[in-house]
Amino acid sequence: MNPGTATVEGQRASLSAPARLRNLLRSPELEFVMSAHDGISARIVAEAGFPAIWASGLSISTVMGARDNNEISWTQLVAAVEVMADMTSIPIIVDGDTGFGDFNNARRLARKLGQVGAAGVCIEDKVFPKANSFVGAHHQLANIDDFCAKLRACRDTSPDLVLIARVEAFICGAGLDAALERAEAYRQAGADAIFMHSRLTVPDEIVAFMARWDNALPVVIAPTTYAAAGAQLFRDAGVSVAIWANHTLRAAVAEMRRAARTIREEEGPARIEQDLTPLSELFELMDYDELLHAEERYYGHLR
Ligand code: SPV
Ligand code: MG
Repeated sequence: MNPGTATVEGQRASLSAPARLRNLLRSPELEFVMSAHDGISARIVAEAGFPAIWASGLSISTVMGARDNNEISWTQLVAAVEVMADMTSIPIIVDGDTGFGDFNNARRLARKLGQVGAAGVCIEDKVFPKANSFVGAHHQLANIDDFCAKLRACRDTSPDLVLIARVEAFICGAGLDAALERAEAYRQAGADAIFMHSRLTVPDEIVAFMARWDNALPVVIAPTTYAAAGAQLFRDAGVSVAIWANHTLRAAVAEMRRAARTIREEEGPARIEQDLTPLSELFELMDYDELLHAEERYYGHLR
């Protein structure tokens, strides 16, 4: 975020980003959070009115030309989050994958994410290197005690940072009882919320979990494959936050492909020019006016 915008938004947001994220998770309303992967997508998500950002591991890896198999390093993730935090003041939930190692790696990641302005980190209970939950069939759950140690270490090191424990029991085919046992263990280890993931095309696993979980902690979901179930079903089930985990990236890829192919084939942008974001809008999005006013303020005149 540029300094001018930071001042205005900073005044508007008197609570810290982690405090705002905690409020969001605890509110009785269903809230939607959108993914972002870089500076411009973070700003677009905030501009669209979402109350928070999901810094998606899949999306950040993809724009870096890497697969969502821990191919980027944790420092690359931190750097990407820093860019996003610079561009907006809404809370950022960072997809911290498995924490990039053991409890020690996870707590260092959490601390660094807090330092660059993240509001929360989500750590998932698989083994490093993880695979994207929608890819392949061989996902391995972490040892439950090791994962609780990881959560406790993050909690102790970064007490302010919101800590979301992601349960991959359904992704790994371990079933409802395992999902409940893990969610309860993670609650006791200090998690602020549970991210319950499912890759079914229907919301049945989530609904079954919610019916027995009884809101012991706020629940976060990412209804990528079961989006058709609809907001009302998530609301009725008692879900706290639903994340659209990859939709900005997929929208951007679709549009970039379309534009690149058309402009190449037609040897120019004439037919799609009106569909492209005008440069004036880009300048507006990046608040070039603030720089003009700053120049006036510091040079005493417009250049
Ligand atoms: C991500 O966005 O990287 C996620 C969510 O972890 S998902 O891809 O749905 O597993
Ligand atoms: Mg991820």
